[in-house]
Amino acid sequence: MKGLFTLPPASIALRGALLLAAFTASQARLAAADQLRAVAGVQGDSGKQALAFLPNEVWIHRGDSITWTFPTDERHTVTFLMPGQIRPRFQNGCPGSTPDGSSYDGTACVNSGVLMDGQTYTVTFPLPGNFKLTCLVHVYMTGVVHVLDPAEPLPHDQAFYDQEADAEQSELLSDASRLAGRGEGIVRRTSDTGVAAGIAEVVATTGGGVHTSSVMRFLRDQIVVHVGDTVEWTNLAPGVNHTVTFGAEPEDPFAPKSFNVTTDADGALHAVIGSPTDDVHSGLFGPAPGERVNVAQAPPGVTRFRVTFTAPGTFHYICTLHDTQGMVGTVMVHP
Ligand SMILES: [Cu+2]
Repeated sequence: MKGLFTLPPASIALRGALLLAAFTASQARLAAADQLRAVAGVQGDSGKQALAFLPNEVWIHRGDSITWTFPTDERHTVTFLMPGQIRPRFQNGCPGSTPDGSSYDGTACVNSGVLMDGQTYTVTFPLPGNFKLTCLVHVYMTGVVHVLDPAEPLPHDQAFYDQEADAEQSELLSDASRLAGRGEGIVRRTSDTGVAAGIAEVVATTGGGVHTSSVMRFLRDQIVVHVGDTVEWTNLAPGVNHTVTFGAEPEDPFAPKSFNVTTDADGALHAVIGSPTDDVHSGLFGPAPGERVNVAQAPPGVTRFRVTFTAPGTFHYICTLHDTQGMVGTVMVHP
């Protein structure tokens, strides 16, 4: 009986040729650096933003690169800090930004700077390692790049990441739609004169990091009150700053400083407005931050912003960071 693996000489030659071809192809694949595509941020309408790297956990080979596209009206950065580096303000960069096509191996930071509206940025990874990725504008927008030796197999290909990104985009943006209704409900049940300055939710859909679904809107953006009433804004968006600004905008929309306000006993900032031409700026504010182990505790900061209206009229206001995305509101003050 012929053994299963006993082949005539011609077949052996054929098999050898096939093996050699396969080996050559795999060598070629290892030698040619691959370029993976990803996005930094996605949006529904510009008021619904997923502050997310999609995908946010990827496996590549040493020498490969990743190109991120920034498709949104919201600003983001692609930033690889050095391990242990103190997180800088996005205005400072790490410091500054590094050119498109920079290499990252953990010894010097790489930062795209703030990009948006279809810009792209590519990073190449010459050495194996597991590297954290963050957006310097959004604390809850992170990812991980696993850079493997070319001998290691990669678990996924571009098609998988594209599919994953599509699914996550749908989920994150539908979260944002649901959050808009929830924010409105929260402020209505809390107070007759409460307004939410944005709402957001932080979620992990891979082990690689966190995304934020964010609604860049004032919820209850048209409110009617009477002279003498106080309207109170709360920001329900972890890690996403907003402002409440009446009248003239500050020169730097990202300046955290308020103007024409006093501080209430509970730490809230409070302004009195008697004319639609009054200039009042809350400065950046958000919910008291979460905690991190082995890092100095951050103070609660300003948790609420209040304005008392002393005259009737229609008072328009904006978030200086997101007004171009439609984050504007009106207080109608009746006698
Ligand atoms: Cu805003």
